[in-house]
Amino acid sequence: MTKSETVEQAYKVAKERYAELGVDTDAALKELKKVKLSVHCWQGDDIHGFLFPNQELTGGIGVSGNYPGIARTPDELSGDLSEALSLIPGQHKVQLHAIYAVTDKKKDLTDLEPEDFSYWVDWAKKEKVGLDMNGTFFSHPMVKDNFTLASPDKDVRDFWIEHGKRSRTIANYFGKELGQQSVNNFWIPDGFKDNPIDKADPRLRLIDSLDEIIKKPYDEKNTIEAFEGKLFGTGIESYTVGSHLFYNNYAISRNKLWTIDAGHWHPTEDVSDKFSAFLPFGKGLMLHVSRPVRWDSDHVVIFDEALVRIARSLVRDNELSKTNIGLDFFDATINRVAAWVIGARATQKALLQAMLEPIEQLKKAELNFDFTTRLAETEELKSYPFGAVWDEFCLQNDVPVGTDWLNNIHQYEKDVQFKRSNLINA
Ligand code: RNT
Ligand code: ZN
Repeated sequence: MTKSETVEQAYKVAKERYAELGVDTDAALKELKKVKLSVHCWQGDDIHGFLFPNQELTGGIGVSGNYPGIARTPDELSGDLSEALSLIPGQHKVQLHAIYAVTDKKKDLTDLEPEDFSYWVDWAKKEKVGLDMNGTFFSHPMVKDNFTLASPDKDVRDFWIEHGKRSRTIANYFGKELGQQSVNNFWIPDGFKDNPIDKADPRLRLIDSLDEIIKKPYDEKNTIEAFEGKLFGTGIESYTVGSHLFYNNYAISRNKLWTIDAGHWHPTEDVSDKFSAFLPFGKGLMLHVSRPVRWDSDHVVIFDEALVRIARSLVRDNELSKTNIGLDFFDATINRVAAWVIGARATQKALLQAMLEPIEQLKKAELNFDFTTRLAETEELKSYPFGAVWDEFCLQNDVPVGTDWLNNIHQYEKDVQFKRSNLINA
């Protein structure tokens, strides 16, 4: 039997097993195909970017590892992204950061214009992917004492307000050019290492700065802003101006998106529980799917309990249409292209497994207080042959099945990545 015949046969059997429970695997495959992930460009070059590639990474985030083959130029990064996308089933989006502008001119964050991203728009059209945006509010000399938009210094605030406005013109351009909404995510590192006296004024300043940035209306067909809070950052342990509650309220009061980064919470806090508490009030969500290990460590996303819970909430509670699923992790101890593939495929697998449940039946059981059925079925489902359905999804979408994609990575390392020097700008 050929590989695809084996996959087909296993799928047939799996289909029957799920049908016994009233689950339609073909429908699940169709549903999964509709889900776009927003793949984060910064995993490919350890968040260096092209505007100031030698600038130290600041803002309390960090990338460890020195695996060979880092992307050093726009062509290398876009090439690596294309390689990753060819191994991830379905049609997706890519998230850029402002520092990934491609221009010959010497430009600062406050001079950026849509044309500085035409390289990416051309590439996105070729790849048939959408683009999301992030202003870069870190790794820059105008971050003063860990403050940007909430700084007490008006010059500092004005600089970052201008940058925020520029990021919106760029996101609007992405949306217009690519015919799909570009989510513009805002995350700022502002905070204090030690206990502050005044916790109120920095937050009021942040509100004013953000309001100024979003003053100009843009067609939401093209772009919408999302706001990402945080519990703490290294060096900013005692007080985070843009806390979760702050942005939860900001997003609701301004009718914008709230970004939930899975790594930005206390390790025992289940982020999936927040979706249904926010969405009845809010416009929508952006997720940064990440993996905290003991703390906000941004490990590569894997198929773990936290991810499964996220996927289950989105599927069971019918929240996919109001949620933008972005990835956000950075690991330089493994092949950076493989990191994208592992994280994206894990996220899709978790969604598929969640779709392969008799959700209506389970909801009925719950309404009837039949908790025995609820527990028994969900436990049995854990060992149902969802892997066979996943393989079929890969086959149908022309990407390698199982571990086969690793051969592509090894070939790509040999032909492309290992021929690069490991130094940015070398
Ligand atoms: C940082 C935030 C933010 C960044 C990216 C690079 O803690 O998660 O989303 O990871 O902007
Ligand atoms: Zn994030």
